[in-house]
Amino acid sequence: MGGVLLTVINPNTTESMTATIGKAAVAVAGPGTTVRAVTPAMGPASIESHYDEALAVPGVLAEITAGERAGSAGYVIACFGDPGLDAARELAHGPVVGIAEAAMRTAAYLGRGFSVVTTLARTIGRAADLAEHYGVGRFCRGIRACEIPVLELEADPGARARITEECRRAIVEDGSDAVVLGCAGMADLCAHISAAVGVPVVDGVAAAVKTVESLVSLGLRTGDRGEFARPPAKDYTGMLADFQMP
Ligand code: 5HY
Repeated sequence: MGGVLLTVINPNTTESMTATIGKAAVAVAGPGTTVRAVTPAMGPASIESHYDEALAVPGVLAEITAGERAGSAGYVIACFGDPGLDAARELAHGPVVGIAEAAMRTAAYLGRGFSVVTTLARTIGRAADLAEHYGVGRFCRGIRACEIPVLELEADPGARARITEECRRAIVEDGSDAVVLGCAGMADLCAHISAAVGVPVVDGVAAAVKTVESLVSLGLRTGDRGEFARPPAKDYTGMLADFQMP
């Protein structure tokens, strides 16, 4: 698969997290894939609420439009809420995959059921809604939070141990065969946690990169008829004036 450009979007504006995400993407990308990890020019520093999620979407869509201009063959939305995924699919020619979708679908291949271990308890509902939306709710045996704010993942020296412990509890209490890491910022912890807990641990960034690569290698793209056709032309005003459809 020669010369495939894959744009990996960190929907929050924290550059150090984009670096963590980009490193995880490059680590699994195939020899013919160039990873372009990007941070939106506008948006929340981290995404931990519905409000953050909503305000992340314009920045994500701007990066999709930029990616189309750059010739991106496909996209990863690297935030566990998959913000703007459907809107992104209206703009992109190639496949667009969210890390929650990729991680949960991947974990469903690995056994009877998986647990999700995420950051704040208030995001559990969103993860549960996504599991149902993606049709993998029956495989999801539990969604747990470590109560670590997203931006504390890097700063808190005890974060890895707490996440690992919650993964252990998930395996025992939920009876899960696999664990999904519920935050892009956990991508660099996956190998350690997997070795520590002894079951497959899925990082959504890696799962999404390989999913997009495989779709592109099969010559597949986002459907562009009906629901995911380009949005109809209309006025967008105020701060959104730049989102006018070309
Ligand atoms: C993420 N927030 O992956 C999510 C994690 C979460 O800024 N990047 C974020 O808690 O939903």
